[in-house]
Amino acid sequence: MSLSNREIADIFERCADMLQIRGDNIHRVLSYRRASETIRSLPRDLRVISSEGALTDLSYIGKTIAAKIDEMLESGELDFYNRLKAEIPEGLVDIMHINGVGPKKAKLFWEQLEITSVDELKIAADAGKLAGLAGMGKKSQQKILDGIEALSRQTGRANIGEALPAAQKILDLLMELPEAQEGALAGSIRRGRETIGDVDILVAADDSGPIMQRFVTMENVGRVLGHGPTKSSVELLSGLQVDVRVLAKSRWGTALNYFTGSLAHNVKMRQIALDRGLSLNEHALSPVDANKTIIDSAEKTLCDSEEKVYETLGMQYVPPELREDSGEIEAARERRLPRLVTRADIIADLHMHSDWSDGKNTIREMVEACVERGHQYIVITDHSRSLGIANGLSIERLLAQAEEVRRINDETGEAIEVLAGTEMDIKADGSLDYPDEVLAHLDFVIASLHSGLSQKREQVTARLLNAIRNPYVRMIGHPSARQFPNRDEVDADWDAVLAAAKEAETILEINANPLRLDLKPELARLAQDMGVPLAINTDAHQVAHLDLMEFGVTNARRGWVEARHVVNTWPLERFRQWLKGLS
Ligand code: DGT
Ligand code: CA
Ligand code: CA
Ligand code: ZN
Repeated sequence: MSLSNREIADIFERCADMLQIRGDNIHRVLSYRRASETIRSLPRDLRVISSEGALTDLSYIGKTIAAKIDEMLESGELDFYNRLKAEIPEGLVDIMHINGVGPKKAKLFWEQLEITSVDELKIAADAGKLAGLAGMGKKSQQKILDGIEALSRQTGRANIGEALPAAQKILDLLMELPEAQEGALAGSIRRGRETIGDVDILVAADDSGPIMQRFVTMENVGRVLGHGPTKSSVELLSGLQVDVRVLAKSRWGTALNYFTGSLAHNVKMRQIALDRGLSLNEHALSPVDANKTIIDSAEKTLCDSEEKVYETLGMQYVPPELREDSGEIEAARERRLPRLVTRADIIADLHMHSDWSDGKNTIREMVEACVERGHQYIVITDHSRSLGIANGLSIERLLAQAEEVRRINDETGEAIEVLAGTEMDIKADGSLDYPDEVLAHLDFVIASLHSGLSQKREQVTARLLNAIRNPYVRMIGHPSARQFPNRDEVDADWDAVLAAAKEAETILEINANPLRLDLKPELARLAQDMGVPLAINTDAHQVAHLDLMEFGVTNARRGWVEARHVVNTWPLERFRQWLKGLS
């Protein structure tokens, strides 16, 4: 049996992990890891590429790896991998992926305690046996238990940052067909959820045949799960599942509404329809009798737009991001939905990195890219000195950078205002990474949590409050420090944090990176309700990341956020006055 791209990528990744546990040369480890990444993001089937003899044209795939790919395509197995498995227990690979473990510790547990699976590790940790090992303690033992718990909650849902570009590409491809009259993403991806179970796509057409045919024969399809006239499903080579439904344009509104969901929103919509003597489904609004049975002879209302569905039910149009049954139904009936922030409202980015710390681009390159994107002002905010792994700036380098930023700002003239800032670490002991005298030299100071994330609630809260109340700190970056797929948010007393932020007028960030989306929507909504200033920033570490702003805006919209609460929608002069008023 031949293997799929994803299975081959998985095997190479496991080879890399096992080599790393064994302590092999890092270059050898990386060659397998990079090959795995190349294959994972490949839009074409390896079988086809191999038959063209073009495997070694792929990046990070040389002769040795290509031969191994061919071996797997032919036999469904890899001898090299089988031999590694005989030497290194496979369970160690799962162990090293627990947050807070890694290859060295996995090897330590194996050698010292003969632990070869996550279950065994949990038993040992529960019994307190890890704390006695060299370089371990009670704290690191607890961290591992937390990591195991996070692992068990992983769901196999895709992050929106991966799923959205893939989904959009498919939609574009289908819309190129002459039969396609209208098309849209639906389901959770249209509602902008952080993670996506499967991608739902709707297309309006009279003849569905060519559309379904094009869909199931796309180059990046791994498996066809279903192929019919109204619905087809595939699993992409990346593992993402995609459903396409084709329907008549006359029913577009009801269908798009139904398949966008959420289920809870749909249930309430149906009830509102019933209260008006109508049955709502994906096809139409149909009159019902006293027993809620559709009256066959009566005329149905077809809706070719979602607006018409809401209108017929006496409601305001509800933006997809709000359709979670969290008050939007009631608000739409009373015509008091918020005017949600849009991408066009955002005219600045207050959080980005350069090659002075761990960014990929120079300050000038970042600035030029921001001019191209139409920003009126930005802040350069590299990491601070205690963040060694991110090449954080010493005080001397920070001050030198501020001078450089001001020089560049003079050069750019009116095109953009470039401010000097920092993303200062809130250290594990609660202190801030630079003294106030140094912060006084900067235009804008962010403070963020990067370490000590598993501390107790009181401790984390105290650290956040201390940062919020510092007179130079203007914003807390990614306040809850959550990261997809498996880093939980910190445990903090959010009521206290929001109250302090309101009091000190310290901005809480909505970090737009799809792996963060932090504040999460629920907290952003609470913050807005309390009058806490917000900002939506990309935290870009390279030019391409500047385009992630859209994800942050969607996340903010899911939190009912309006533009007026978002500081980086304000014109430069107002922003400046506000900063001045605080100092
Ligand atoms: P996901 O895929 O888990 O991220 O979440 P959704 O919301 O995309 O859910 P999915 O793909 O199962 O279904 C897409 C939409 O179709 C869902 O949001 C609402 C609608 N839908 C699915 N099943 C039902 C149902 O049994 N009743 C009603 N009223 N709507 C449904
Ligand atoms: Ca879905
Ligand atoms: Ca679906
Ligand atoms: Zn950060």
